[in-house]
Amino acid sequence: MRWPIRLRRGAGSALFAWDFLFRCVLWQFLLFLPCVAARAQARAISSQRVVIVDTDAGSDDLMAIAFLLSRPDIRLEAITIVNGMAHVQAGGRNVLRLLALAGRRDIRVYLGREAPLSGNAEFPAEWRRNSDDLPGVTLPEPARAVESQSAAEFLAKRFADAAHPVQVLALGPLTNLAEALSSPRRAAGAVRQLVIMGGAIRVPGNLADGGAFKTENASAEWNMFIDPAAAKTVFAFGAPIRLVPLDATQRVPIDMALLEQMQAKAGTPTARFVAQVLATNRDFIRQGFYFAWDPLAAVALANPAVATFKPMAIEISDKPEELGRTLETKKRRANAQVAVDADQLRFRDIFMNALGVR
Ligand code: AGV
Ligand code: CA
Repeated sequence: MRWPIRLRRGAGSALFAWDFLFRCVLWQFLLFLPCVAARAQARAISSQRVVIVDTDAGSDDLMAIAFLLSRPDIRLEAITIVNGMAHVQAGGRNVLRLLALAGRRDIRVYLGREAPLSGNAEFPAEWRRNSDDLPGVTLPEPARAVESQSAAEFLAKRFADAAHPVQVLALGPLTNLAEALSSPRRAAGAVRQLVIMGGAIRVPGNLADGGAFKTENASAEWNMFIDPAAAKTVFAFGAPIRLVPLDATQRVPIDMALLEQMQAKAGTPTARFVAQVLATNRDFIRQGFYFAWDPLAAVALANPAVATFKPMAIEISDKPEELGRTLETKKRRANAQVAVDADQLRFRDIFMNALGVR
């Protein structure tokens, strides 16, 4: 009589042991899952490219920023505003409004000086007004203010932090970068790469575009023309440069088909913003005068295969009749990888895909 009871007891404790084991494994699994997810997320974050954008807040600058904000593999660390298309105050405010739209309170915005390091050239008044006011574009009010530190101070300090490499995307005149790189610190160990939209190497410049500016200078591009001394400093500095000049951007006109596709299929606030910006430039787009200047540079940072790069030695001309021209010279060692061509279809694919438009 006792044996079966003992047996039952033994069976009971074995069952209990199995049950206990099962529960342990289940709990281990449930506790482990979030760890796996957290580790995967940490891996994704650590493999993100860290990027600082220096921008003059023209409407296509804002499209380039909208693209970067939509890419999960890019961590936009800060945005610095340079004098150019927009005035720095208005440009900073518009960038904060775009960040509010995208729900990004973590990206700090720093303002640069209000004038170039050299000369007093300006973009045409009407382009500046449009960049300041963004007519036809709806954006929320800024959710916060710009930082009190200046753009050049922030950049100089950040560039010295060699333990944390960063790529810099320059979308306007090079005033802020030159000021940072010529500050007493001068160390720029953190600068992994400068991707610069500007210059025209084997094609004419664009100062006469749209007829708003009368000039004899047929070889300079606007961003380099506004602050040629700044451009000289940056190209002489020795950091790795990828230049996206008009040679590449003129291969990527934005056409009515792209505008219409954006309008029809934009499904996020950021994509709808890009559709609005394009719609405000409808006349230029229809006439074939609107190019993916800054958006191409942003895409080239994220996917360099969108363009064909060639090593070149670039100098900035200071001759009055070609002030700001980017000259290719055979007399020196290459100081830049220059985009000589770009793939329009690939650009479109990468840009639209990031914005969720297919
Ligand atoms: O020269 C290219 C630079 C880019 O950084 N900008 C536009 C981009 O922000 C100036 C520019 C050249 N032609 C223009 C420009 C045009 N037709 N309309 C507006 N901006
Ligand atoms: Ca720009």
